[in-house]
Amino acid sequence: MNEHEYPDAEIDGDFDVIEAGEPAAPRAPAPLAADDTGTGKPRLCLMGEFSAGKSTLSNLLLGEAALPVNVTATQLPPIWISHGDEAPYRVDLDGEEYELDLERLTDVSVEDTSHIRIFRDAPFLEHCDLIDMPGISDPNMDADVWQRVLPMADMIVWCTHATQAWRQSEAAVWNTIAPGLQARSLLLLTRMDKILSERDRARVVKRVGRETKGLFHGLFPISLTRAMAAGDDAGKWAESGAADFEEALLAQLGAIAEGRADAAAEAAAAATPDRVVMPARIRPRPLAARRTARTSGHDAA
Ligand SMILES: Nc1nc2c(ncn2[C@@H]2O[C@H](COP(=O)(O)OP(=O)(O)OP(=O)(O)O)[C@@H](O)[C@H]2O)c(=O)[nH]1
Ligand SMILES: [Mg+2]
Repeated sequence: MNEHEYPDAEIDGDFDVIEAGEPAAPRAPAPLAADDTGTGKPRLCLMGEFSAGKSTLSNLLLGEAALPVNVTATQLPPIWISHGDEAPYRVDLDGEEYELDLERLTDVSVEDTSHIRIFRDAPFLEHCDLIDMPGISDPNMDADVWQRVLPMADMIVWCTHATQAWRQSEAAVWNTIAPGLQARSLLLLTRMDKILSERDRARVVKRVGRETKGLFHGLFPISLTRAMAAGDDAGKWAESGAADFEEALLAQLGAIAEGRADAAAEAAAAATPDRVVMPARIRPRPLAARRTARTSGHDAA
Protein backbone atom coordinates (compact mmCIF):
# COMPACT_ATOMS: atom_id res chain seq x y z
CA MET A 1 0.00 0.00 0.00
CA ASN A 2 0.99 3.53 -0.48
CA GLU A 3 1.31 5.40 2.77
CA HIS A 4 1.31 8.81 1.14
CA GLU A 5 -1.83 8.59 -0.82
CA TYR A 6 -4.01 5.92 0.75
CA PRO A 7 -3.19 6.09 4.46
CA ASP A 8 -6.65 4.99 5.62
CA ALA A 9 -6.21 1.62 4.08
CA GLU A 10 -3.15 1.05 6.23
CA ILE A 11 -4.27 2.60 9.48
CA ASP A 12 -7.75 1.13 9.72
CA GLY A 13 -7.36 -2.41 10.99
CA ASP A 14 -10.79 -3.20 9.58
CA PHE A 15 -9.49 -3.24 6.05
CA ASP A 16 -8.99 -6.55 4.47
CA VAL A 17 -6.41 -5.49 1.94
CA ILE A 18 -4.44 -8.15 0.16
CA GLU A 19 -0.76 -7.39 0.51
CA ALA A 20 1.92 -8.88 -1.64
CA GLY A 21 3.89 -11.27 0.51
CA GLU A 22 6.50 -13.71 -0.61
CA PRO A 23 6.26 -14.36 -4.33
CA ALA A 24 3.99 -17.34 -4.88
CA ALA A 25 5.95 -20.40 -5.82
CA PRO A 26 5.06 -21.11 -9.42
CA ARG A 27 3.48 -24.55 -9.52
CA ALA A 28 4.58 -25.47 -12.99
CA PRO A 29 6.10 -23.50 -15.81
CA ALA A 30 3.57 -22.89 -18.55
CA PRO A 31 4.07 -25.16 -21.52
CA LEU A 32 5.67 -23.45 -24.46
CA ALA A 33 3.07 -22.66 -27.07
CA ALA A 34 3.50 -24.12 -30.51
CA ASP A 35 4.14 -20.74 -32.11
CA ASP A 36 6.46 -19.53 -29.39
CA THR A 37 9.64 -18.16 -30.82
CA GLY A 38 11.31 -18.73 -27.54
CA THR A 39 13.00 -15.92 -25.69
CA GLY A 40 12.68 -18.33 -22.75
CA LYS A 41 11.59 -15.49 -20.47
CA PRO A 42 8.41 -15.46 -18.39
CA ARG A 43 5.47 -14.14 -20.38
CA LEU A 44 3.48 -11.42 -18.66
CA CYS A 45 -0.01 -10.78 -20.06
CA LEU A 46 -1.76 -7.47 -19.43
CA MET A 47 -5.50 -8.08 -19.29
CA GLY A 48 -8.70 -6.36 -18.26
CA GLU A 49 -11.75 -4.57 -19.64
CA PHE A 50 -11.23 -2.24 -22.57
CA SER A 51 -9.77 1.12 -21.58
CA ALA A 52 -8.66 -0.22 -18.17
CA GLY A 53 -5.11 1.03 -18.73
CA LYS A 54 -3.31 -2.02 -20.19
CA SER A 55 -1.49 -0.15 -22.93
CA THR A 56 -0.70 2.74 -20.60
CA LEU A 57 0.84 0.22 -18.20
CA SER A 58 2.79 -1.36 -21.04
CA ASN A 59 4.20 2.06 -21.98
CA LEU A 60 5.00 2.78 -18.35
CA LEU A 61 6.92 -0.47 -17.96
CA LEU A 62 8.81 0.02 -21.21
CA GLY A 63 9.50 3.70 -20.60
CA GLU A 64 8.31 4.48 -24.12
CA ALA A 65 5.26 4.08 -26.30
CA ALA A 66 5.35 0.58 -27.72
CA LEU A 67 3.27 1.51 -30.75
CA PRO A 68 2.88 4.62 -32.89
CA VAL A 69 0.37 6.93 -31.17
CA ASN A 70 -1.99 7.00 -34.14
CA VAL A 71 -3.03 3.37 -33.60
CA THR A 72 -3.97 3.54 -29.93
CA ALA A 73 -7.66 4.00 -30.63
CA THR A 74 -7.94 1.09 -33.08
CA GLN A 75 -8.84 -2.53 -32.52
CA LEU A 76 -5.58 -4.40 -32.18
CA PRO A 77 -4.72 -8.06 -31.72
CA PRO A 78 -2.50 -9.04 -28.78
CA ILE A 79 0.84 -7.22 -29.00
CA TRP A 80 3.69 -9.43 -27.85
CA ILE A 81 6.74 -7.34 -26.99
CA SER A 82 10.22 -8.83 -26.51
CA HIS A 83 13.66 -7.43 -25.83
CA GLY A 84 15.70 -6.68 -28.91
CA ASP A 85 15.73 -4.73 -32.14
CA GLU A 86 14.33 -7.24 -34.60
CA ALA A 87 11.79 -6.14 -37.18
CA PRO A 88 8.15 -6.47 -36.14
CA TYR A 89 6.01 -9.21 -37.64
CA ARG A 90 2.49 -10.54 -37.61
CA VAL A 91 1.61 -14.17 -36.76
CA ASP A 92 -1.56 -15.56 -38.31
CA LEU A 93 -3.86 -18.24 -36.87
CA ASP A 94 -1.76 -21.03 -38.44
CA GLY A 95 1.47 -19.68 -36.96
CA GLU A 96 2.67 -18.23 -40.28
CA GLU A 97 4.73 -15.07 -39.89
CA TYR A 98 4.43 -11.97 -42.07
CA GLU A 99 6.46 -8.78 -42.26
CA LEU A 100 4.71 -5.84 -40.69
CA ASP A 101 4.91 -2.09 -41.06
CA LEU A 102 3.98 -0.66 -37.65
CA GLU A 103 2.82 2.54 -39.31
CA ARG A 104 0.18 0.43 -41.07
CA LEU A 105 -1.02 -1.46 -38.01
CA THR A 106 -4.54 -0.24 -38.63
CA ASP A 107 -4.63 -2.46 -41.75
CA VAL A 108 -4.10 -5.63 -39.71
CA SER A 109 -7.10 -7.93 -39.66
CA VAL A 110 -7.75 -8.85 -36.04
CA GLU A 111 -9.77 -11.92 -37.12
CA ASP A 112 -6.87 -13.41 -39.07
CA THR A 113 -4.11 -12.58 -36.61
CA SER A 114 -3.02 -14.50 -33.55
CA HIS A 115 -0.69 -11.76 -32.39
CA ILE A 116 1.87 -9.19 -33.38
CA ARG A 117 5.50 -9.47 -32.33
CA ILE A 118 7.46 -6.31 -31.73
CA PHE A 119 10.89 -5.75 -30.21
CA ARG A 120 12.12 -2.95 -27.98
CA ASP A 121 15.39 -2.26 -26.26
CA ALA A 122 13.67 -1.52 -22.90
CA PRO A 123 15.42 -2.78 -19.72
CA PHE A 124 12.12 -4.11 -18.35
CA LEU A 125 12.04 -6.63 -21.20
CA GLU A 126 15.15 -8.26 -19.80
CA HIS A 127 12.82 -9.67 -17.12
CA CYS A 128 10.00 -10.91 -19.29
CA ASP A 129 8.09 -10.79 -22.53
CA LEU A 130 5.08 -8.51 -22.31
CA ILE A 131 1.77 -9.26 -24.03
CA ASP A 132 -0.64 -6.35 -24.23
CA MET A 133 -4.08 -7.89 -24.73
CA PRO A 134 -7.20 -6.32 -26.19
CA GLY A 135 -10.01 -5.61 -23.68
CA ILE A 136 -12.03 -8.62 -22.54
CA SER A 137 -15.46 -7.14 -23.06
CA ASP A 138 -14.85 -4.88 -25.98
CA PRO A 139 -18.14 -5.18 -27.89
CA ASN A 140 -16.22 -5.02 -31.17
CA MET A 141 -13.73 -7.69 -30.27
CA ASP A 142 -14.34 -11.42 -30.28
CA ALA A 143 -13.20 -13.18 -27.08
CA ASP A 144 -11.21 -15.64 -29.26
CA VAL A 145 -8.77 -12.85 -29.96
CA TRP A 146 -7.39 -12.84 -26.42
CA GLN A 147 -8.37 -16.41 -25.50
CA ARG A 148 -6.04 -17.99 -28.03
CA VAL A 149 -3.04 -16.14 -26.61
CA LEU A 150 -3.93 -16.73 -22.96
CA PRO A 151 -2.40 -20.25 -22.74
CA MET A 152 0.99 -18.62 -23.31
CA ALA A 153 0.78 -16.57 -20.10
CA ASP A 154 3.03 -17.32 -17.13
CA MET A 155 1.59 -14.41 -15.19
CA ILE A 156 -1.20 -11.87 -15.65
CA VAL A 157 -1.52 -8.29 -14.47
CA TRP A 158 -5.24 -7.67 -14.51
CA CYS A 159 -6.11 -3.98 -14.81
CA THR A 160 -9.43 -2.94 -13.33
CA HIS A 161 -10.83 0.56 -13.52
CA ALA A 162 -11.07 1.79 -9.88
CA THR A 163 -14.31 3.71 -10.36
CA GLN A 164 -16.12 0.56 -11.51
CA ALA A 165 -13.73 -2.06 -10.24
CA TRP A 166 -14.08 -5.80 -10.51
CA ARG A 167 -17.26 -6.08 -12.51
CA GLN A 168 -19.07 -9.38 -12.94
CA SER A 169 -17.70 -9.69 -16.46
CA GLU A 170 -14.16 -9.50 -15.08
CA ALA A 171 -14.85 -12.00 -12.29
CA ALA A 172 -16.41 -14.35 -14.85
CA VAL A 173 -13.32 -14.34 -17.05
CA TRP A 174 -11.00 -14.65 -14.05
CA ASN A 175 -12.93 -17.75 -12.97
CA THR A 176 -11.81 -19.47 -16.15
CA ILE A 177 -8.11 -18.92 -15.33
CA ALA A 178 -6.20 -21.87 -13.85
CA PRO A 179 -5.68 -21.46 -10.06
CA GLY A 180 -1.89 -21.74 -10.39
CA LEU A 181 -1.82 -18.86 -12.86
CA GLN A 182 -4.23 -16.84 -10.68
CA ALA A 183 -1.93 -17.29 -7.69
CA ARG A 184 1.02 -15.86 -9.61
CA SER A 185 -0.90 -12.85 -10.91
CA LEU A 186 -1.45 -9.31 -9.68
CA LEU A 187 -4.55 -7.13 -9.69
CA LEU A 188 -4.02 -3.49 -10.50
CA LEU A 189 -6.68 -0.94 -9.52
CA THR A 190 -6.07 1.76 -12.12
CA ARG A 191 -7.33 5.36 -12.25
CA MET A 192 -7.13 5.82 -8.49
CA ASP A 193 -6.66 9.54 -9.23
CA LYS A 194 -10.27 9.60 -10.42
CA ILE A 195 -11.51 8.80 -6.92
CA LEU A 196 -11.20 12.06 -5.10
CA SER A 197 -11.69 11.29 -1.44
CA GLU A 198 -9.25 9.25 0.56
CA ARG A 199 -12.14 7.50 2.23
CA ASP A 200 -13.60 6.38 -1.11
CA ARG A 201 -10.21 5.20 -2.31
CA ALA A 202 -9.78 3.11 0.82
CA ARG A 203 -13.31 1.79 0.43
CA VAL A 204 -12.79 0.54 -3.12
CA VAL A 205 -9.49 -1.10 -2.17
CA LYS A 206 -11.20 -2.82 0.72
CA ARG A 207 -14.16 -4.02 -1.35
CA VAL A 208 -12.10 -5.32 -4.25
CA GLY A 209 -9.67 -6.93 -1.80
CA ARG A 210 -12.58 -8.75 -0.21
CA GLU A 211 -14.15 -9.82 -3.50
CA THR A 212 -10.89 -11.12 -4.94
CA LYS A 213 -9.47 -12.70 -1.81
CA GLY A 214 -7.38 -15.73 -2.71
CA LEU A 215 -7.70 -15.01 -6.43
CA PHE A 216 -4.52 -12.97 -6.89
CA HIS A 217 -1.09 -12.80 -5.37
CA GLY A 218 -1.62 -9.12 -4.58
CA LEU A 219 -3.78 -6.05 -5.14
CA PHE A 220 -2.23 -2.67 -6.01
CA PRO A 221 -4.02 0.66 -6.34
CA ILE A 222 -2.30 2.93 -8.84
CA SER A 223 -2.66 6.04 -10.89
CA LEU A 224 -0.98 5.19 -14.17
CA THR A 225 -1.15 8.75 -15.41
CA ARG A 226 0.56 10.06 -12.26
CA ALA A 227 3.16 7.30 -12.48
CA MET A 228 3.80 8.37 -16.09
CA ALA A 229 4.13 11.98 -15.03
CA ALA A 230 6.41 11.19 -12.06
CA GLY A 231 9.56 11.05 -14.19
CA ASP A 232 12.59 10.76 -11.91
CA ASP A 233 10.71 12.01 -8.84
CA ALA A 234 10.83 9.00 -6.50
CA GLY A 235 8.29 10.57 -4.14
CA LYS A 236 5.72 11.04 -6.88
CA TRP A 237 6.47 7.58 -8.25
CA ALA A 238 5.77 6.07 -4.82
CA GLU A 239 2.68 8.26 -4.31
CA SER A 240 1.20 7.04 -7.58
CA GLY A 241 1.35 3.47 -6.28
CA ALA A 242 3.89 2.48 -8.96
CA ALA A 243 6.80 1.75 -6.61
CA ASP A 244 4.99 -0.94 -4.60
CA PHE A 245 3.53 -2.47 -7.72
CA GLU A 246 6.87 -2.52 -9.55
CA GLU A 247 8.57 -4.21 -6.61
CA ALA A 248 5.93 -6.95 -6.40
CA LEU A 249 5.90 -7.42 -10.17
CA LEU A 250 9.67 -7.88 -10.39
CA ALA A 251 9.60 -10.28 -7.43
CA GLN A 252 6.92 -12.38 -9.14
CA LEU A 253 8.76 -12.42 -12.45
CA GLY A 254 11.95 -13.42 -10.65
CA ALA A 255 10.14 -16.27 -8.89
CA ILE A 256 8.65 -17.47 -12.17
CA ALA A 257 12.00 -17.32 -13.96
CA GLU A 258 13.54 -19.26 -11.07
CA GLY A 259 10.72 -21.78 -11.26
CA ARG A 260 11.54 -22.25 -14.93
CA ALA A 261 15.24 -22.55 -14.18
CA ASP A 262 14.44 -25.06 -11.43
CA ALA A 263 12.20 -27.04 -13.78
CA ALA A 264 14.93 -27.02 -16.45
CA ALA A 265 17.50 -28.11 -13.86
CA GLU A 266 15.18 -30.86 -12.67
CA ALA A 267 14.65 -32.05 -16.22
CA ALA A 268 18.41 -32.02 -16.80
CA ALA A 269 19.00 -33.89 -13.53
CA ALA A 270 16.37 -36.45 -14.48
CA ALA A 271 18.16 -36.94 -17.79
CA THR A 272 21.64 -37.13 -16.25
CA PRO A 273 21.51 -40.71 -14.89
CA ASP A 274 20.81 -41.96 -18.41
CA ARG A 275 23.83 -40.13 -19.73
CA VAL A 276 26.00 -41.41 -16.88
CA VAL A 277 24.63 -44.92 -16.87
CA MET A 278 24.83 -45.37 -20.61
CA PRO A 279 28.61 -44.97 -20.97
CA ALA A 280 29.15 -47.01 -17.79
CA ARG A 281 27.06 -49.78 -19.21
CA ILE A 282 28.57 -49.50 -22.61
CA ARG A 283 32.21 -49.09 -21.56
CA PRO A 284 32.64 -52.43 -19.77
CA ARG A 285 31.35 -54.24 -22.79
CA PRO A 286 34.18 -53.38 -25.14
CA LEU A 287 36.56 -53.92 -22.26
CA ALA A 288 34.99 -57.27 -21.59
CA ALA A 289 34.95 -57.95 -25.30
CA ARG A 290 38.66 -57.02 -25.62
CA ARG A 291 39.49 -59.15 -22.63
CA THR A 292 37.53 -61.99 -24.15
CA ALA A 293 39.27 -61.45 -27.44
CA ARG A 294 42.69 -61.30 -25.73
CA THR A 295 41.77 -64.23 -23.59
CA SER A 296 40.56 -66.14 -26.58
CA GLY A 297 43.72 -65.08 -28.43
CA HIS A 298 45.84 -66.22 -25.48
CA ASP A 299 43.86 -69.38 -25.23
CA ALA A 300 44.25 -69.89 -28.89
CA ALA A 301 47.96 -69.24 -28.75
N1 LIG B 1 -6.71 9.43 -15.09
C1 LIG B 1 -6.22 8.26 -15.46
N2 LIG B 1 -6.34 7.86 -16.73
C2 LIG B 1 -5.83 6.65 -17.07
C3 LIG B 1 -5.20 5.80 -16.13
N3 LIG B 1 -4.83 4.67 -16.78
C4 LIG B 1 -5.18 4.82 -18.06
N4 LIG B 1 -5.80 6.02 -18.25
C5 LIG B 1 -6.33 6.55 -19.51
O1 LIG B 1 -7.34 5.69 -19.98
C6 LIG B 1 -7.35 5.65 -21.41
C7 LIG B 1 -7.32 4.21 -21.87
O2 LIG B 1 -6.09 3.66 -21.47
P1 LIG B 1 -5.41 2.48 -22.27
O3 LIG B 1 -4.11 2.23 -21.62
O4 LIG B 1 -5.42 2.73 -23.72
O5 LIG B 1 -6.42 1.32 -21.96
P2 LIG B 1 -6.39 -0.17 -22.53
O6 LIG B 1 -6.75 -1.04 -21.40
O7 LIG B 1 -5.13 -0.44 -23.24
O8 LIG B 1 -7.60 -0.10 -23.56
P3 LIG B 1 -7.95 -1.13 -24.77
O9 LIG B 1 -6.67 -1.58 -25.39
O10 LIG B 1 -8.81 -0.33 -25.68
O11 LIG B 1 -8.71 -2.26 -24.16
C8 LIG B 1 -6.14 6.46 -21.85
O12 LIG B 1 -6.60 7.73 -22.23
C9 LIG B 1 -5.28 6.56 -20.60
O13 LIG B 1 -4.52 7.74 -20.55
C10 LIG B 1 -5.09 6.25 -14.78
O14 LIG B 1 -4.56 5.57 -13.88
N5 LIG B 1 -5.62 7.48 -14.51
MG1 LIG C 1 -4.78 -1.14 -25.20
